Amino acid sequence: MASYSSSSLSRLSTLQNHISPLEANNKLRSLVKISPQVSDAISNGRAVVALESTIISHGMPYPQNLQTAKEVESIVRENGAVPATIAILNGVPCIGLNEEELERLASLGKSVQKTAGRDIPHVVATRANGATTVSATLFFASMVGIQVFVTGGIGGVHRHADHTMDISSDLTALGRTPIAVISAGVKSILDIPKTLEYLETQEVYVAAYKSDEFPAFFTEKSGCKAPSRVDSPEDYANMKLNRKAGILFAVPIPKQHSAAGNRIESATQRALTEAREQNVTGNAETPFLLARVNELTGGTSLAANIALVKNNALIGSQIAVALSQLM
Ligand code: PSU
Ligand code: MN
Repeated sequence: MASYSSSSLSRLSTLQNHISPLEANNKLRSLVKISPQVSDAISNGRAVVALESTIISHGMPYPQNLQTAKEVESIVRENGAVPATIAILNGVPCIGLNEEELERLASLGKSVQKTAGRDIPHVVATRANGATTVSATLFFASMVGIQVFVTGGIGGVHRHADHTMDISSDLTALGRTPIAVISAGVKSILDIPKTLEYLETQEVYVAAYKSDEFPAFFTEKSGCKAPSRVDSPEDYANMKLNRKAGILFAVPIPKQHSAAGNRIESATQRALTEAREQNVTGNAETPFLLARVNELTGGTSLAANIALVKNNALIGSQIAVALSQLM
């Protein structure tokens, strides 16, 4: 049960205004720390790519998480954009982390609170450390005017959602936030057809990159047709213009890493059974499944995960650069 001091309560009530991200007020902005590089890039209209932090704290083990986070930032820089990793440190939402902050977040791992949109007020008010999921990262990115966001996979409609009602707030956040999210599709730990249906309900434009099929994270194919297809970063950037809702750009895992896909898929089935047996539900389910699949595949899934995140960072940076040239 959460309890708050009076100063925490005033920070909390300020943050409860986060219901409408696009109308985020100055007071809320004053709680946020933007790194000098990111701030500079935003004011000069340079390409910026937002990066989430739950993938660092809960998605991968230490020290591969730190290594990957650094490499992803380097890829973004090499391709002409400025990386903005987003996390909450001691209650301060940070847009752009320095090396020491990244190191702290990575080594704290799962002891950092997994922070979805609804958790932001609590983490800030209690001055805790929070790793932002896609939904919380979208909130902060849109608050400061970032238009492109790279991740590995987004959350979605969980299997058995027909009775658990477990649907990630990533999907509703995408529906109200005009940001382009680059992911490798969604994992088969989720119900992919239902996730695509829900994205349609939320008016999220979904396109696969150089493919007619929506990818399933570790594999290039999910068995579901992508709602649309785009073949170049420039076309992606054009799509991004004038959108009021979000866009999901699904980039299939690079061919040389998809070979292990079937083995990872059977480990996923086993992990899903174990999660049900052990009654792992709610926001603990995704981190449990990611870690278990990695164990069961002897690290193969982690290697594939790292490869696809880097590939997404490359394509996402190209989109961000093309977009900054259009504006
Ligand atoms: N899917 C992945 N890797 C991840 C996540 C999802 O393949 O690291 C993380 C992301 O941060 C995403 C969050 O926003 O999990 C979704 O969690 P939930 O299913 O509890 O909404
Ligand atoms: Mn959930």
